[in-house]
Amino acid sequence: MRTLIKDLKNGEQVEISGFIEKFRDQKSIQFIVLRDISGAIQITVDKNSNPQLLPITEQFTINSFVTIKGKVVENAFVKLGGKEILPTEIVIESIAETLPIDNESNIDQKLDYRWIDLRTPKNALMMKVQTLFVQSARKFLCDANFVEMHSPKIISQPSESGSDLFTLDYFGEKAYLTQSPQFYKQMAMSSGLDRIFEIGPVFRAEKSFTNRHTTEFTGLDIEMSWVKDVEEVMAFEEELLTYSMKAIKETYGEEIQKLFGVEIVVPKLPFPRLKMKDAIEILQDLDYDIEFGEDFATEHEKALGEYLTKKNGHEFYFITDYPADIRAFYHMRNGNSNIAKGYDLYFKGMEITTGAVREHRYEILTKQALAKGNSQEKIQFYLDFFKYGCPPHGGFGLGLDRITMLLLNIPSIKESMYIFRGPTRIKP
Ligand code: AMO
Repeated sequence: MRTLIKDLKNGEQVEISGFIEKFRDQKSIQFIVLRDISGAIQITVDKNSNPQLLPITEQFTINSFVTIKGKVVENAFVKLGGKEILPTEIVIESIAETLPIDNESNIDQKLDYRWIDLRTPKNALMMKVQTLFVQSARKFLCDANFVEMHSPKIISQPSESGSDLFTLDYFGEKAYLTQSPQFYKQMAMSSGLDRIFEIGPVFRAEKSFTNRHTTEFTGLDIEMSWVKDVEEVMAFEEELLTYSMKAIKETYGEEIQKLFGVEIVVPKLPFPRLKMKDAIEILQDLDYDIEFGEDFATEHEKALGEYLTKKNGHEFYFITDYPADIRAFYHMRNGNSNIAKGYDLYFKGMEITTGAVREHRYEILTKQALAKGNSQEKIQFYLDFFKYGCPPHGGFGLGLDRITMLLLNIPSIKESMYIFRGPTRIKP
């Protein structure tokens, strides 16, 4: 039976399996470093006492997958964990050809061979951190009486703007890939499900070549009933994030520090909050040409991020009170004003979430939808969700790949997701 490398104990006879990370062939001795998902171990082959293994190790190539049987012994001279395995049997399960990428390869070359790239300890840790983030968030939400939904990804009408849609042919009809589960999370409110979440794929046909845009990402979306004030949504999100980051720090904090050189800082509550008009004033003081009513450009977000993160000594901040003109039609307005009851959450200067209280009153919602250019006929199926009673509600959508990127200071979203999709990348 296979033992994971992290579970190896001194004196035991074991069988381990993994891939060859390093192989050094010396005069009378051979050193193998074998890695599995849990760690790495040195295997030391004494050529004189194990001549039967040599025809096998002779075939070794880096990254080949092998199974090794032998005894675990403590050895203070072994830098890698102070242990080694003295093997009695080696089986080559699958030989690797000469690798097409190495540490020096650029990001796009690495992505061409993502399955090999993912063998690095850093990437394996990235996947584990993302797993724990999702697991913690799911636990937090289930403990708070949320139910999970799996809404359709083929849709008939966009929920966000019409510009970044993937179109597909649906038996002769035009259909789209979902830009967000927005309409369906709101439907759940009318269904009386009270609190709902979804962790699933989101598609955006954005021809952006930035370090934070992808055409397909994983969204963590929530919606909850009986929310009247945007403050309640923000307070809920900051609790969820703090809970998940605490779990990540406890489980992987040291490893993240070692491999990524990043300290996970469990954020202090409450996160700083700032109104859009005050953010604009800061930017104007920093000599940027921007007026209230305009949306931030990338340079504004960057400047604001640097300024606020330093000033607040906090990696997060919320921006609230945006003009409704630059927000989605379904955001509730604050009284008769033109201010939307919504927010964006920034982490290390980058947007990770949009949230809002939604307009749940049929007539007002219809008016807002039409004012933003939606066709009544096309959007009616969504408006119908509000025709037969719907509680006040609010929620948010968080980009999982972005938060993973920022948590670990990974320079591009291309490397903070399992497989990246971009305007010029649809393989592997
Ligand atoms: P929004 O469009 O702001 O809001 O998306 C929510 C979050 O999703 C992430 N995100 C992206 N990540 C990678 N690549 C992209 N192209 C991309 N676009 C967005 C960001 C962003 O903050 N329905 C609303 C949410 C809501 O109000 O509940 C929505 O979709 O982290």
